[in-house]
Amino acid sequence: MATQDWRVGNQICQILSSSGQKVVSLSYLCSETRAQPSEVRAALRKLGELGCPISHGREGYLLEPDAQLLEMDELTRNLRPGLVRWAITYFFYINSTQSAVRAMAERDAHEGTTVLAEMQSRGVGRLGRNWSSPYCGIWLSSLLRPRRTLENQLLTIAASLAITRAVSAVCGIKSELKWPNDVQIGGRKVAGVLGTSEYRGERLRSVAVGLGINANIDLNLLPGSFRDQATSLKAELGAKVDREQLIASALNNLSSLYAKLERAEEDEIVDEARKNCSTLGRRIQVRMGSRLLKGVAQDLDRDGSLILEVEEGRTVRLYSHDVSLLP
Ligand code: BT5
Repeated sequence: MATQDWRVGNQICQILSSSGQKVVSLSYLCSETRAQPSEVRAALRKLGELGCPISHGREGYLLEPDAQLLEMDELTRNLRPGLVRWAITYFFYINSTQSAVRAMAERDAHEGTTVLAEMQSRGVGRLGRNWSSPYCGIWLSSLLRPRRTLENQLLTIAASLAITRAVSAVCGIKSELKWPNDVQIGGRKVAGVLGTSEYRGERLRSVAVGLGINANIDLNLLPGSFRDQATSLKAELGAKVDREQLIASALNNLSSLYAKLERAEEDEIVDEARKNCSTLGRRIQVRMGSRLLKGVAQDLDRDGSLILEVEEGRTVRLYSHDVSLLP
């Protein structure tokens, strides 16, 4: 799909969701979206591939009644006042919430600006990797404007902890951090965090914090290449999770963990991360340029970096590298 084509898909979802139980014809969708029938069909096909429950009959298209879209009123009711004042913009479908928030940051959007979507066409991970974002997950990015220069990995750890706390509070499930940015259950990835910092000169101007949580997604919609290493909260619980409560809990926790960072209380955050970090004490390997280092993950430092013991008495500090656990 071309970069802007998510707009047609987003409009289609808007039209179908506001039409209640009325079937909507292809020609109506074309006239409202000002798109060609082929573009509308392509967008509908893509939405279908992402698991969006749109049914199709001779008369036209219908969003199925049990579609269970996010209820923004319920979500905002569950947000607590805190350091960050969240202002959430909701999309059915977008290319990436992360690029949307970064564009808003450039236009001087205030701290707490958040973009939330039901589906993403081009979700991004670290190092240019893709993030699969089918229907019924939680895909959101929030803008923070730290008053002090915070290390990216520290904010990433704080955001990962916000997710583990929310998963425990709302689902009653224990999840763990895999340094630096994964949240796992039983060794499978259930969520990922992406922190994108923007500097002006030496000064940190903003950080877009992206949270991707496989809440109620259908795992079969993930590519086979990593499906076995992934899980969803629905699969772990055997029932759907309340996404509004989970998002509100993650944002409430993110606000209070961020407030700690702003008060220079990172020791508390690193302590909590240590207790929840499955990487510590494990043999790991990490690629550094052309070198492959192996060693034992010894500890987290107060800036969120990982201390790797490569041989007795010799340690290397890792900041945002990709580590794999060795058996
Ligand atoms: C991450 O990257 O884990 C950060 C993911 C951040 C996604 C959020 S969603 C909201 C916001 N908007 C965006 O566009 N992005 C952020 P990384 O550590 O690079 O992991 C990426 C790798 O995880 C991929 O190469 C796959 O192997 C795997 N992966 C991709 N999608 C996944 C999914 N839904 N569940 C589990 N694993 C996945």
